[in-house]
Amino acid sequence: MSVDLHWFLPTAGDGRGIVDNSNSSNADPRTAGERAPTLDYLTQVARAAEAAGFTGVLTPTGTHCEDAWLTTAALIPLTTRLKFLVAFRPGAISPTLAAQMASSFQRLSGGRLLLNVVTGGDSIEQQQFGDWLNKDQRYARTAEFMQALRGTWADEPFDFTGEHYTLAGATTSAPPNPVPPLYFGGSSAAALPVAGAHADVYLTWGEPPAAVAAKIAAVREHAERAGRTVRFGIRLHVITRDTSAEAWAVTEKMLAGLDPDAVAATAARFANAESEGQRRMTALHAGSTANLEIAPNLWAGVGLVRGGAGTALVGSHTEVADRIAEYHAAGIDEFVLSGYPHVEEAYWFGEGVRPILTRRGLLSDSPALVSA
Ligand code: FMN
Repeated sequence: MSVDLHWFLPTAGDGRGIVDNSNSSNADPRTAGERAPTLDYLTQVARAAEAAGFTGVLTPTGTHCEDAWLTTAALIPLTTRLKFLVAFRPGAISPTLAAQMASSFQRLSGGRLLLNVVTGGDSIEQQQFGDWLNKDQRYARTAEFMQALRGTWADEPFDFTGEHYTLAGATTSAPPNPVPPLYFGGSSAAALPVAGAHADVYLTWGEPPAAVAAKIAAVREHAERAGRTVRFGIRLHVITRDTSAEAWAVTEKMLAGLDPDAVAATAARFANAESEGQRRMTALHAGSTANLEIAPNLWAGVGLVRGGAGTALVGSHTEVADRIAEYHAAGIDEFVLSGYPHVEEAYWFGEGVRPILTRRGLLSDSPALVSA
């Protein structure tokens, strides 16, 4: 079995320190990066990801960042084979329009779209989009949305009657080719059955391997009940260097650069997080800079000032490859990685870790690094 490796498009900005590229409705300006997410800069990141051999780039959704559909569409002609894992919110778009946008994207890009369905873990941010449902209602709507999306992509006009959508003759001018796989994240009790019944790939933020294995088992059980199989992906930052000491020195520098007030403000911001996934991420460090290596080579320091994905694989290239192999053995097939800054860290990973994974037979393809 082999793994798929994806990178991340920092559409809220990038920098040498930790930048909050999460879905927070009230991101702290002290964690804004020094590199603005201009088309020029995002092109550099996308081309670095492509050159470093990544399959795709996750592109977040939220009021804090650039729109994922428009930004990735602008990057289509500036890249050649990179796929775009576009995050979007069912609550903010009709399923028929989303189906049409995905179909167009596939034709414009030559089939390079993947979709990340974001139910939304922050009611305040949802309300910014005019969505006043509670989280359980949002997951129920997401389940209907995913059915409606697939139905609209079928050959025949599609009728659907649910609690949240009623569609008559939904269709697009032609179905997308290929039909984009649906990625899905969410750790709430209400999320897991929806993942089992409707997701192609279930995504988790980077918890320690044992916790990830437990989540995988839970989603698998729901999938089996629905007569389906689901793939699993994990979202992690990475700091990989020629030696372990060099990688950990980067974390020390990052910690030294953090404003203690920003750390305290982030801890306060997430103390009562509505998102279960966010709560689990914050619990890994509990606002303290002590004991941040929570499992071998797994550092919880990113979450001190960043919402969402808060952990990083830190170590030598061999150690990082070991941890990837370990998560893969636990059931993870897709790795959505990132690192600060996203251009430089893409090369560290592509030149350092990727050849090791290839030698171990963990990558199905082994494209030589090409110049961007
Ligand atoms: N939520 C966003 O608002 N924007 C995003 O870009 C986004 N990307 C995510 C990426 C991954 C890998 C994961 C695991 C989650 C992401 N989420 C994002 C959040 C979830 O999609 C979910 O809607 C939210 O966290 C609620 O989850 P909960 O069930 O854990 O409370």
